Amino acid sequence: MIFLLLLVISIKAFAYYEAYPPYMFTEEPFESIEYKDFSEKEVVADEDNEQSLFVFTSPSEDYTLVRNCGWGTVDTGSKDLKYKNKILMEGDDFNSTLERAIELDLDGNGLNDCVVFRQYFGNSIAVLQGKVDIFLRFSETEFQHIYYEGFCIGSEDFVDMDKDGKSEIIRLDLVRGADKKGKEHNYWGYNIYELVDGKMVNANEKYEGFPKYVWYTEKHNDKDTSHLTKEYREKLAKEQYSKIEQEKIRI
Ligand SMILES: [Ca+2]
Ligand SMILES: [Ca+2]
Repeated sequence: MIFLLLLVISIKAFAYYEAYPPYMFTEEPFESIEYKDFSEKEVVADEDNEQSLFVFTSPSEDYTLVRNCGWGTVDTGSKDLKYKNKILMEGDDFNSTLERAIELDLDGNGLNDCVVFRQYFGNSIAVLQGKVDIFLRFSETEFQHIYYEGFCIGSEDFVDMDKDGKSEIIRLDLVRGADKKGKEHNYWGYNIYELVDGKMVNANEKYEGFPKYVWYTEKHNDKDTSHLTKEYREKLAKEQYSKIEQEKIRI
């Protein structure tokens, strides 16, 4: 009996650490979220090319997707590349490293889109911070580039909440906010977004429970805080939304 009890406790503790920070949630309505399998596939390095480019395959030709993006990736050298120099993303970003790139149809338009995850360098809580670049594809040459930063980034942030075949995006930030007495604390802030006509728009009003702010206490906690007023939550959500960069690109 004692053994069984210990087993249950250890499973619970393990499950909690798997879910830290507090996503996936244990309280309603989040516990009932079904996580859609978007059939993502890893964007692989081009093995024929010694310079190991990340290649995004389209029906008619290959695009060079990411080149020299983030410290720790290969230096691709010359720009005279066999993929007709069609580059979606390139940069010398010494604050991050390329984690992975996936392709999947996020907005359900039948064309695969691409998501690039990069990690910041740092220690302590900063190691959880990352950068996300989404390339929504409209045609062979037209993309919408969406960029945002967040914590604990990954493909599990793409969920189809309303089951319409289009992904919603849950974004986690660590935010500073003042409680009702004016005392400041840190909170894990969760906002939800939809993809509308190629744009990432805030959809907190449409989905119950968002925005969600969990007091960062360095203790086990996944409950929405009662510290913040509705107005203050909206203010924080607006601030986070304003940090998303979106632009149409043509290659
Ligand atoms: Ca798509
Ligand atoms: Ca949806």
